[in-house]
Amino acid sequence: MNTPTKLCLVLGDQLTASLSSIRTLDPKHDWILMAEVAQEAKYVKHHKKKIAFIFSAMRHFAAELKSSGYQVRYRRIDDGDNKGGLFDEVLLATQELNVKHVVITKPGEYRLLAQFETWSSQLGTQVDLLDDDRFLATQTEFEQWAKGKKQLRMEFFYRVMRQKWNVLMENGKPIGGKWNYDQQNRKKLPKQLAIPEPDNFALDACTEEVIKEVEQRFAEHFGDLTPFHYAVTRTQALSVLTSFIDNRLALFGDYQDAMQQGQDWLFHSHISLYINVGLLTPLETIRAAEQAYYAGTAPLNAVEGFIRQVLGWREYVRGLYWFSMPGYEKRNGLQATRPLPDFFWTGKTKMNCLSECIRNTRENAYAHHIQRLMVLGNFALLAGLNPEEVQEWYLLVYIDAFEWVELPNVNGMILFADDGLLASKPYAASGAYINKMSNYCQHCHYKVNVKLGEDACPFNYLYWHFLIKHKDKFANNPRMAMIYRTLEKKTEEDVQAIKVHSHAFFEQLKRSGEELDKNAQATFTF
Ligand code: FAD
Ligand code: DLZ
Ligand code: SF4
Repeated sequence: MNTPTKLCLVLGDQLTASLSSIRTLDPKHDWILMAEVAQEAKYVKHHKKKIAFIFSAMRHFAAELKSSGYQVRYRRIDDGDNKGGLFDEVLLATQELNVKHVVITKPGEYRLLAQFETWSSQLGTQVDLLDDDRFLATQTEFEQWAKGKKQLRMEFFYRVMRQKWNVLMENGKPIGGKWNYDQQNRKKLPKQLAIPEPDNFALDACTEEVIKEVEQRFAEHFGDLTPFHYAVTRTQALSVLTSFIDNRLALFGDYQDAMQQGQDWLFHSHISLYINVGLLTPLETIRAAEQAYYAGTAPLNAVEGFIRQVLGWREYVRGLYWFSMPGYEKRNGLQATRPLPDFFWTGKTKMNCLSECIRNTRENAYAHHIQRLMVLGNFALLAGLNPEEVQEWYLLVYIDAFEWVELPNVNGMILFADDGLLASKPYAASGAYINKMSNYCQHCHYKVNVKLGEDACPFNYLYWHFLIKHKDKFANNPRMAMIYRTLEKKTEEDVQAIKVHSHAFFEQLKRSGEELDKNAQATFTF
């Protein structure tokens, strides 16, 4: 008896030849379906560069699969009979190819998993949902580790992962005697340091065609579509990894938290988008960094710092996402309700740090971690922005954003909306932190050393306003004891002045939004 033909749906972030679903196929007999669909391009209005990146990478990957001998049914967004949705595309393919067996590697987002789980009965075929073994921790491993714990600290999970994968280990102990070298990784950028240029790939005909298509169909989406410089194939993504290891990794640790006016890339790796869509595997990036340490081309603080991001944070947030879904997206522990200000879209604010990070976001669909966390995220936390609006913003503006990674970073890391499941204390900071780690304040309308008054840096009074507002929640947190002791020393007049300034700032924020609707421009006048 002939084995029934299988149809394997490969999603836009599953562009890995060794994907668990693809491994089950007989290339001559079975089919792969890849579909550009409005459903995925529009469920949030993704940055134009993100759509162009995904479509171009999908088209290149499909061509590579074909040349390796697979039968690929590829549906372009401009195909006249494109159904617009994944289910309808799969249904049509099962009918036209006479398929009774569908196989899919589990998607990265709960939203899609919930849909796929209903497909078997709707399609009338067997639907196998396979684990995504590109990740280095299984869901079961994370659940077993998390079970019974009140707080889920990344640091301890990271140690388990280091041991599991034997990364930077010697005789069962961490190399150098410590698990974490973060203490050494907080330097400000020196003035004269040369910063390597990011990799820049010439557009081929395929990417040019995609760019035209995106311009036409998604014109109202956020962000600059061109210039487009990202890698769209595995070969190109590997060359980005190599140039990071050769040119940036050695200083990655030292300047990991630094920010600099006009400098968008610094010593970061710029590979999150490639790992997240599958053009690179997390393990190969970890091994490449580890190898640089053994070869003596990068110091331990840099290599451990980088590996902790990929093996620690990345796996941890993915575990936390599936462990906490559904429901995590609705959490709002600090009861934050303020609407997202319009300047998150336009960048038009006199607060230079925010304006710079939003410019980078708009131009590149990228901002590095400290920009996302300590500038944009810090503002969202201190201003009490509504978590669902903040989530949507982060999910659509960044080229590497998928809900499994965006949501824990937003609700857990920046907004403390999960009541401390992820973070032991909120990442709240005054202007002093931004001034310490960047030169943004030198270019700002506001004065970072002024605490109150028209010229004062808004982060200064918003920081204290946040601590006052949430005193009941945080005053007994041992990690915040010192700051609350400082707050206690403030006079009643100081506290009143902080409140008055913060309320005036929030009023102004509201008015800027209203003006924006009328004039399509917003600037702070406060
Ligand atoms: P590098 O600084 O070079 O770090 C190396 C790698 O470590 C990254 O490529 C990434 O794979 C991993 N990594 C680092 N930090 C994290 C983290 N906190 N969570 C998960 N992985 C991490 N990252 C995403 O990939 N997608 C997102 O949607 C996303 N949203 C974020 C939202 C907020 C509010 C914050 C604070 C962080 C978010 N991050 C997200 C994490 C991090 O900011 C990006 O991974 C990083 O900036 C990507 O740039 P890079 O490749 O140059 O990273
Ligand atoms: C992000 C994205 C976009 C913009 N477009 C598509 C698409 O047209 N077809 C597709 O299969 N995948 C796309 N993706 C990626 C999916 O949104 C992603 O697979 C899910 O969010 C699960 O992580
Ligand atoms: Fe940002 Fe305040 Fe510095 Fe201006 S002064 S750049 S608002 S931290």
